[in-house]
Amino acid sequence: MTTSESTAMTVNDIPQERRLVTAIPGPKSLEIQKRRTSAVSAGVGATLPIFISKAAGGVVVDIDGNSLIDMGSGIAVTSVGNSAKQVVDRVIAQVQDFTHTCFMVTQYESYVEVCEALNRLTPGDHEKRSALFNTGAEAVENAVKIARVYTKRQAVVVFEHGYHGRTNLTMAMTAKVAPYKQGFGPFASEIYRMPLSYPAHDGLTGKEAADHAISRMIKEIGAENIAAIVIEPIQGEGGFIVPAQGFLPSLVKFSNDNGIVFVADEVQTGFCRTGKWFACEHEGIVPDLITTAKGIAGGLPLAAVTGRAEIMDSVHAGGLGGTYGGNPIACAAALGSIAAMEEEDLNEKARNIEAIMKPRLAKIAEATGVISDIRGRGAMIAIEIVKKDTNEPDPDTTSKIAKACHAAGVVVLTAGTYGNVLRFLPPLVMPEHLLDDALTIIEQQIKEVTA
Ligand code: PLZ
Repeated sequence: MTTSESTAMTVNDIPQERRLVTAIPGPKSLEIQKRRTSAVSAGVGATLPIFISKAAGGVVVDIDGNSLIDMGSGIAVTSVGNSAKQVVDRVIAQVQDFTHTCFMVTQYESYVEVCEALNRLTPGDHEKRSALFNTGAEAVENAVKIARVYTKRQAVVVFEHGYHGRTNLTMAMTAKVAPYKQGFGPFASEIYRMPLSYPAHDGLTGKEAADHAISRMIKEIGAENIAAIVIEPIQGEGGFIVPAQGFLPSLVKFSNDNGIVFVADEVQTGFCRTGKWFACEHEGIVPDLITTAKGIAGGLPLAAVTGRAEIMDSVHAGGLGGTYGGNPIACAAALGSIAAMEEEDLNEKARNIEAIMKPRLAKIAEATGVISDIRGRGAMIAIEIVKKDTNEPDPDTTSKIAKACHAAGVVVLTAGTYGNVLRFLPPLVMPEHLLDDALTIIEQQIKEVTA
């Protein structure tokens, strides 16, 4: 594709191009940033100090007219693209019909339809049920509630580098203290953290890492006391850590053998992000419960717990719910997103993104010597930035590279327990010429920052 063609391409009338007309942030963003500082709690952070007026396809456009390539999707949410037609049409129709009744008071069909879609799309052909919520953290909390009722046990196993949310229970389940937990204790009890499989760091096979974690569970908790094992099949905030092959299946087997509910937290990995509907499928595992959010509804707040009918139905009527869980507008958006994923084969698009990104990143690694690992699946790809001589994690350089990319018009995110992971989560509809341009910018900035 030539430059003129690529700049002519538009989505929702927004040119699919990287275009900087001011510094980042520009004067209009700077003005609002002042108001933000005096109006918004300092506790709410922001990766970039800019304000967005429009977004579609692979770009976000700020109020100064800068068009930035979106390699973050609002943290893995807008997989179908911002304001995707299938989502917008259904949302508009729903807003005009009714906005809210509360599914626990008077019901509507779209809630049932979303649950049917979840039961159909999630791994395993057993009978399933779903329940809808608003946020990923809420879904994880409810998965724990359900597992505890079903097993009549209390202990919950989570893993090093894990991230599950910011509510009290999910803070307890999240590994990293700063910024997520610092000063916010005391945390919920009966949460036990076990070692993960982290191939780039531990050198263990999946089976070895699982045996190690399982032997600790038996000794330190007792298998008969464990209600749930909760794990992200690929860790998100922890730095896109893909466990060694065999780790997850061993944990599933241990769960099945011991009456433990195996919960896959697919809030970040779900809905085509990794090139399959759910990341569990890469290892052929079938979780008892699966939590989803983010990519499910094209940007509207919706989350779910889906799982084995006998587990989901073990909860007494009225035990699960919430005023807004499965709000009709969010359900309409989810049905639109799922339609877009199926119609446009977004799994294939995610795999194509991986096929483009990994070799390019490998070349950058070879040329610079500061990338110790390239990992992830589909459109969930990360690199670890290290010091050249010692191979130590280098969070300062990572943050400098991210800032340099922002200044050059590419939204990238950082992650990882050691703060040294640059992660890429483009919308799955990212046009190839933009992905290519983003990679060129990333390459230039890594080279300049580490020269
Ligand atoms: N489980 C696996 O990735 C959210 C958090 C960003 P909520 N991840 C992004 C931040 O700094 O707050 C996440 C996740 C996994 C649960 C959650 C929580 O989802 O919708 O943010 O509550």
